[in-house]
Amino acid sequence: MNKKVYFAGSIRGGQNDTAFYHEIISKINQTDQVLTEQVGDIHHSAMEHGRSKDQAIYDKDTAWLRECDLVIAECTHPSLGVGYEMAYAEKNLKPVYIFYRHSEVELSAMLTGDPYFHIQSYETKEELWQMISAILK
Ligand code: 6IA
Repeated sequence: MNKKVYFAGSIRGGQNDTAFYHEIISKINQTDQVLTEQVGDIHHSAMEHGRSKDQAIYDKDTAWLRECDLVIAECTHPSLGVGYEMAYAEKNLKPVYIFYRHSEVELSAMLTGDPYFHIQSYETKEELWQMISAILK
């Protein structure tokens, strides 16, 4: 209860799952607090950029990674940013929970080969909700 959760999901890597991230974020927010609600923002373009804007995003996200209690990453859709965030979280000794749909992706060996990460696959939303509530207990 009341854990600060850094939710990570693909943005510029591809936004096919953005509406689903929004659902996951709402689910976590029923009991705890997601710091990174913009990952499930279906109304903004991920392609807006500019170096100073990107630096502000980097500064804010890395500050949240240092502040959070744990990281939950949905990794079905590959994303360079999410990979970076998980390595940054590991460096800062934050627990990292990775979820993915095994029927759609073979995860990178850089994730499955790192015993630091807690990795679980799911197929249905119900399975995912159960796994998430187990880690937030
Ligand atoms: O390489 P990617 O863009 O797929 O990386 C996605 C990850 O990086 C997410 O887990 C986010 O935490 C972080 N990230 C990437 N872009 C942004 C961003 N852009 N805002 C906040 N975090 C970001 C603003 C656009 C947004 C309103 C759609």
